[in-house]
Amino acid sequence: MNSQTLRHDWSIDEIEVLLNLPFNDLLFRAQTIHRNNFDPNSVQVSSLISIKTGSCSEDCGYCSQSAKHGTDLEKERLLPVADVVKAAQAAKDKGSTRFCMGAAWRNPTDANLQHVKDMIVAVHDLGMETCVTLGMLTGEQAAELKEAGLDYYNHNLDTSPEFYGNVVTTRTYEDRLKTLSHVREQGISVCSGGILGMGESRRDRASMLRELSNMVKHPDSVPVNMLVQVEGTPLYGTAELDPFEFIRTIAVARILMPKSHVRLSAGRGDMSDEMQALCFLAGANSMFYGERLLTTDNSETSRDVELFDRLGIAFQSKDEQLTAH
Ligand code: SAM
Ligand code: DTB
Ligand code: SF4
Repeated sequence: MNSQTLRHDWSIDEIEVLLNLPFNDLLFRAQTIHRNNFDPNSVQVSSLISIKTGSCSEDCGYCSQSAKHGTDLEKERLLPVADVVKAAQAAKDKGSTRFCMGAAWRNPTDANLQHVKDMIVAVHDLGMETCVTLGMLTGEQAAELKEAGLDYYNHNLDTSPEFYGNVVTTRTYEDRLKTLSHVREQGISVCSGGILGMGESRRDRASMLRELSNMVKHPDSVPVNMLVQVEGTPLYGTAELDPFEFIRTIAVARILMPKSHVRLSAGRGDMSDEMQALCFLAGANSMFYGERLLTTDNSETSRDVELFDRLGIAFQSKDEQLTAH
């Protein structure tokens, strides 16, 4: 498939038809598209660090870091650059090619941004790709991050525009899209996806996928998170999503955005090996690797290495990522 065939005009109904396909037909279609665009036996791995934890002014219903929820999270100030570099080097030594730094902010102040720019330069100097997720940005702030050499900016849509108000009330969907435009306009690669298992419907999942795939340029990276239920958050106790529904969503993301890296993201630690294998078959070709996500545990690295070995999957190098596009 070449870039001329990428579509940006999907309707929710068309996407729902894909989500409703018999499971085997859906996985066959997704895997065929995957093979036309990527090495099917190689997965990109990114590692995460929380550079500023807790006390966030936003009210995202899933998040352990909101000051508005009664979670027992230990708060931390912005980390020193040296601590971040040490963690990035350790991640690189374990095979990660990208280091993603997350901050519990509605938006960074200009002083915060200066400090984060220093982190970006230092992590880049280690030979890793850099990603940050800092909340809303102005156009000028996006330009500053570009100047520091940032490769990726993560900013998730989280869910459909229709369901968004059930999850977050302190900012709008439009705010999210605006930040993503600033990032894209600076030529920074966009990482944007969402969370499943928040009580949304299949149509909401179709609608979120439409928002992502109809962007003027598909996000380079699409994280698909399963809700990690954190005690004290409003979404704690939400009914668990059928694992096949999660796999279906990965498969449809692959079909709609054939050249994007689809990332099997939060929630992997609670997934069986068989479910993860089906996610890779459905077209997931990226994941978070390392003992921790931001504030919760990730799947154990020894388990991941063993799973890759059992499945014949290799860690993707930085060069392979570039040739895939
Ligand atoms: N504060 C910034 C923001 O909200 O954009 C950056 C950090 S925020 C923690 C990054 C993303 O992590 C969120 O947009 C959400 O998609 C995901 N996330 C947070 N908590 C989660 C949870 N409990 N389960 C699954 N995904 C989660
Ligand atoms: C993304 O989509 N998922 C990551 C990353 N981007 C920043 C964060 C997951 C957070 C899971 C809950 C936690 O550990 O706090
Ligand atoms: Fe704050 Fe981000 Fe958590 Fe929302 S998801 S409460 S903005 S840290």
